[in-house]
Amino acid sequence: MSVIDEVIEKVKSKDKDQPEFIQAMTEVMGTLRPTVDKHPEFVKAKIYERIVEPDRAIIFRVPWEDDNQEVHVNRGFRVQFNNAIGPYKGGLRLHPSVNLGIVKFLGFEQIFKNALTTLPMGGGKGGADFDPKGKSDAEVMRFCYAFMRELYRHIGPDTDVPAGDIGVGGREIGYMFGYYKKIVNEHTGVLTGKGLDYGGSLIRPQATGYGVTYFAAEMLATRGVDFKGKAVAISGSGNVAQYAVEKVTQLGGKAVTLSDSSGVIVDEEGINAEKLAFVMDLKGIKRGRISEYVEKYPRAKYFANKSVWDVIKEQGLHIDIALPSATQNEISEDHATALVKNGVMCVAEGANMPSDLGAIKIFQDNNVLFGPAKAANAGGVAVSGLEMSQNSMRLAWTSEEVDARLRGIMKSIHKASLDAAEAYGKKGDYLTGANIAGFIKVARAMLAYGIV
Ligand code: NDP
Ligand code: 2IT
Repeated sequence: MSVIDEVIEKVKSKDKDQPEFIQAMTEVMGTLRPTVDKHPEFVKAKIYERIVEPDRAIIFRVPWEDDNQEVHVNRGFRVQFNNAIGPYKGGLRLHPSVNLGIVKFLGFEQIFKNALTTLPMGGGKGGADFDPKGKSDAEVMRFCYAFMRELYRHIGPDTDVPAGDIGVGGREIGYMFGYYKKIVNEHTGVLTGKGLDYGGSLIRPQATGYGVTYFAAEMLATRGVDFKGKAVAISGSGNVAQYAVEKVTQLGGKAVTLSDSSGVIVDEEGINAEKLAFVMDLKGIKRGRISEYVEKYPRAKYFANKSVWDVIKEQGLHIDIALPSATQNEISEDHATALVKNGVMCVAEGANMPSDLGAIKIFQDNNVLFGPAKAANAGGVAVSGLEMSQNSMRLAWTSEEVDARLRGIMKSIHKASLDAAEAYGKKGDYLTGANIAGFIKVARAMLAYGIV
């Protein structure tokens, strides 16, 4: 039995209540097989065994009062997975589904993603099983303060730098940063995704959506094609999805879908800049539902209680490019089979782990360009890294400068993934390439430290 199989089996038996972590770990470990023969030093130092065990997982009580003075208790998490190459870095997710297994899967992915960005950031993730839907601003503020009342002691600009993820955007970062600043009495870059007025970076809101589109463009270029005239399916309608629509449209593509947890809109005429502005307002300050899109644009169609991938399958919608940008495991093997049948040539993951293991296999077996999350959506954390740089230097770059750096980083991740895939005998396999390229950097650093 190889060390890889041993690690997979051990995690499966120890963490059996953490299916998402097991899935992410199995995907990464499975692709690291070619590194085992080439790096006996990693095997000897038990790097494979060590990298699946977080440095620490912090779980804490978050009590807060709603507007009627009723007390609620949520569970908060921060998993500090690996800081071999830099301070822990990764988002905070506020969603009722959040549990230890989900935070561990996200933190584990973040180790390799952050290594790929070329910037010095370790991997971490956090969040709480709090549901921001239907809560007033004051309730969200009190929750964020209560969350930070415990988290503050575990983070710091050189220790661990959280950011946004599902349910955490500018509003939540503002409340959390404001409370941290108040109790620690320091104005430092302890969170990223901050507002421009208090240390945020230009292009951070756009970074993940732009980055996934840049990454897809790089993949398409290897086949001599671009976005012009292509039908693009995008899921979600939050931060990542919105800016993916914007960049796809700027590059000449036609975004034809968006979704939220209640349903899907299909607009075969394309979600142009004016329609996107409506969506940004709807899903931003109004915190509305995507179903309202068809009231405003009645030629579009709404499908309740379905995912984008269900609708593509059931309606036989032709799609050239897919940018899943909602959540994990939204694309099953069945969905992937339907996408292939309906013409998809490129899938770049805006969300974390949106394709399950069966779906990935279908894409790869059918020669679909498949850009895995940790490469394709790394633009968000990359610009977070640039926000940290600007905070440390106490200056702010222009949007042109940050966008140029983002484009450069996405290009370099694309190249590093292809180069590693080829070097380890899996030419053209972005999944293997991204995992190996990220892993090697972290493994070398771990080796340098001895047994810690
Ligand atoms: P947002 O909270 O801004 O938006 C999330 C969107 O996805 C919403 O439209 C939401 O619908 C939908 N969604 C979330 N969970 C589910 C679910 N269980 N079922 C159906 N729909 C769901 O989050 P982001 O756009 O920031 O994040 C989207 C994905 O991108 C996540 O996987 C995240 O981890 C990943 N990501 C985010 C980065 C960032 O910088 N923000 C960076 C890299 C990856 P509803 O409005 O109904 O809740
Ligand atoms: O999944 C991710 O990479 C993020 N949610 C962004 C993390 C960050 O620190 O910007």
